[in-house]
Amino acid sequence: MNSHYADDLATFMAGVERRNPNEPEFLQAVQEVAMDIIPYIADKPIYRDLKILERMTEPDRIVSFRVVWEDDNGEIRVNRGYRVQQNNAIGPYKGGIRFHPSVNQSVLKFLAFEQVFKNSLTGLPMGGGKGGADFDPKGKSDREIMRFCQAFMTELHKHIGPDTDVPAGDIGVGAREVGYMFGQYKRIVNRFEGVLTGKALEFGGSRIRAEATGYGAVYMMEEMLQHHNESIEGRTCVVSGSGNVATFCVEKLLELGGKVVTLSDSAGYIHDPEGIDKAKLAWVMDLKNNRRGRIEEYVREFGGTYHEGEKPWSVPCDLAFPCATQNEISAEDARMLLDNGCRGLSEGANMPTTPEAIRTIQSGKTLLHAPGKAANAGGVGVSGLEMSQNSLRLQWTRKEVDEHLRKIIRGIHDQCVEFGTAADGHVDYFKGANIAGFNKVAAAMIAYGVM
Ligand code: NDP
Ligand code: 2IT
Repeated sequence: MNSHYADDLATFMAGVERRNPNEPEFLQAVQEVAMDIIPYIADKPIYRDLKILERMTEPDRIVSFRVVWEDDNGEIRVNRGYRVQQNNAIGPYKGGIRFHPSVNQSVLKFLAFEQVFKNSLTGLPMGGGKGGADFDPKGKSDREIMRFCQAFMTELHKHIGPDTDVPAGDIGVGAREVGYMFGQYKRIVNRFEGVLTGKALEFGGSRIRAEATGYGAVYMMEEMLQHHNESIEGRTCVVSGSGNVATFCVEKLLELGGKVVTLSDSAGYIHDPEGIDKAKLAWVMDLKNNRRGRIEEYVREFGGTYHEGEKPWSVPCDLAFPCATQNEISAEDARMLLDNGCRGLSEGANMPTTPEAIRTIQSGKTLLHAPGKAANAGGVGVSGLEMSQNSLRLQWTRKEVDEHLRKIIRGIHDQCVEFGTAADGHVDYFKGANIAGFNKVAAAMIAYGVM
């Protein structure tokens, strides 16, 4: 970035920092976008005159509310719930709900901001939002989860609707939680409507929605490799996380001939040099979805090693898939990946790579690196398809949805190449995704006039 743009970026970020003190994750996400957009709009005065980027970084609204529920011991518990409605220029607010003790306004604002660009990239009519609560689902009984979800939705229902804002799952929110929340919404409003996605198939869910984020992250890797006449077959893969995104990422990697050697959770990672096969993966899915156990149990069942308190990035690999959480790859981790000859990194998680790590990777130009807003857009993409199916009152087949998903990811890859290719042919997928995502939302905002 030349010094003129650097000054513009610093001035812009100073304003954002002033308006959003103590929100490091949000500032990080904004900076990563602004770095690409400020040079891009330098010769496009309409965006600057209409303050498009300034308006995009200010959420349309944020609601925050008390969630009160009763635990199994009869004790009253109080949590804080949120919905950040970031931007609805191109469609209803759309984005997941996260239940995790680390949830706060900064985390949800970063996620909502990223969601605006991601949803735009899918090509579907969806704005961006995100919600959640600082509720910790770990160790809670099924009935406690149900009571929490019902209490959360009792307030949230006032702010959402199938044409207003359509939440879905994220960390700590899967099919079970969506079921409880959908049931409560339906009970309150007395309407059966597609207000949430990620629903079970029996009540309006879409085939492949559960799989979509993990599958999509692998399809994105496939697209990046194919761009260089390479493939996934026979390559060693390192995956972090062991939840929804991670497990379906592994499922698709196995289908395409990859060898997966790690999985993790917040306590540590397992390394299985023999490779995690289909049967082992089925065991992990049961462990995580039904028994709600810890990944360290894997080594007692199948061997390999468990590394407490560590992340898997030091394990030599060809392809890396961070599928756990934000900022899980540090500059040091990135250096290890590069030194071990890693060829591709597809972000299943949102913002898993720190800014320093992104810079480390970019300096090498040997590692193909897709940002979360491109690589994990398959999840919200199929959510968009779930909305379409709900409107049509139809359910498509697995094959139909999977074809749509592949097309969505291919379209995102094409947009990244269109806006991110440098003169030497190197594709900056971050830049491509930021600019392509920005363009569509900006065009809609300009059309609406000043508001
Ligand atoms: P899950 O709750 O199903 O799984 C999360 C996994 O990440 C678990 O293994 C969890 O371990 C681990 N994890 C969570 N927080 C941390 C942390 N602070 N440090 C280390 N590990 C952690 O969530 P998902 O699989 O749905 O989400 C994973 C990532 O993918 C998130 O970044 C999410 O925003 C992103 N994403 C999800 C989409 C979806 O459709 N679900 C769509 C697009 C992106 P533990 O069990 O120990 O907490
Ligand atoms: O981060 C994400 O894209 C999600 N958690 C999925 C959002 C959605 O609406 O499906």
